[in-house]
Amino acid sequence: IDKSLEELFEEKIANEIRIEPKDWMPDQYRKTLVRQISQHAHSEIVGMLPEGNWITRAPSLKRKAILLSKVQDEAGHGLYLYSAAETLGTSRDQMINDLHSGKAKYSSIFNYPTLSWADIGAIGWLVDGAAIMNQVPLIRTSYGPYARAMVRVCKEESFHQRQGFEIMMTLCNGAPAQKKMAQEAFNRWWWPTLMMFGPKDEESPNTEQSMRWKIKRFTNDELRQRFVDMMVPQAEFLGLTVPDKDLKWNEVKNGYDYGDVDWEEFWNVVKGNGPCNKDRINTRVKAHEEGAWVREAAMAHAEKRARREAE
Ligand code: FAQ
Repeated sequence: IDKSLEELFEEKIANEIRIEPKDWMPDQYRKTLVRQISQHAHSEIVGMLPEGNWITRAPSLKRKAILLSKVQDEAGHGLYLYSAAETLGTSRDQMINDLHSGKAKYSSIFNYPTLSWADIGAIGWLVDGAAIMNQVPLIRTSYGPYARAMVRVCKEESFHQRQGFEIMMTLCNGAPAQKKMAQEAFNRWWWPTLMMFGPKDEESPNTEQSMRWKIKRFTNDELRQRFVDMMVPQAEFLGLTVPDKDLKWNEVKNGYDYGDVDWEEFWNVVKGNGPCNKDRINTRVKAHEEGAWVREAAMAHAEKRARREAE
């Protein structure tokens, strides 16, 4: 029997067979993947900045070496993700232009400042924790190159989360001033971290179709709930107080009820008006411009080699 390309595509999705770059796919599937993967890549690259801010001020040589490697890992994740997005036919130059012009989004979380060393612990513990919660299911996403990129990314994120938790534990077992620093960082990062999972399901225009295509395996609210349930016992272990007066165990749903996220703040940050949005983009644009000579040199070298090989 002759099946249409669309039927074959739907059959693969239904049977958990990965879609690969040269396979036929609906335009909208391609488009939403480029959107999500490129925004994910931008988040990794912009996400280097808040932590990069503390490399020169890390409290010991060991802490400095660890942070430096973590930030380098984020660069690597960005590169795998740009490569995965490129397999869908959009060039890296185009994606980077869209980031710099403000057309493409990146995670809201990276528009908040890192005010103390404890923020580096809080980012590792909370932000990488949220990243893992969101990205482990993406190992099973329907697009092959994205799913495969997530395997290694998630292994590295797990290490990142452990190092963040360990920073928090050291501070929480330290002097009262250190414990206070940890609590203040927790207060600053808790709510913005919950926003990383995206708008509530009923206000998320992309979730329904992305679930149907198995790009997303869980909805924004499902992942947010799992994250809260995972983090509350960890906060208790650290002796920290979750900054949410409405947080309460709910026996019936076997999970925590939690307070309302400030969605006005979320959209304000997404629209470019968070505390650090302008600074982040300016830093990226400047780095890109200052790196122009490296790209030119690499191109010249590649041409020279190609010419030599042709001779
Ligand atoms: N910030 O319809 P939905 C990391 C946008 S982890 C900004 O629900 P979707 C590791 C969304 O794009 C962070 N914008 O959208 C690291 C859409 O706008 P659009 C990155 C947001 O795609 C750790 C609109 O709102 N992780 O980098 C946010 O179905 C430490 C409507 O939303 C990923 O990107 C937000 N928080 O679900 C690095 C994971 N939330 O595009 C350094 C992959 C939503 O239509 C240090 N991405 N928007 O113009 C995803 O899982 C999904 O794309 C969601 C959003 C869940 C983020």
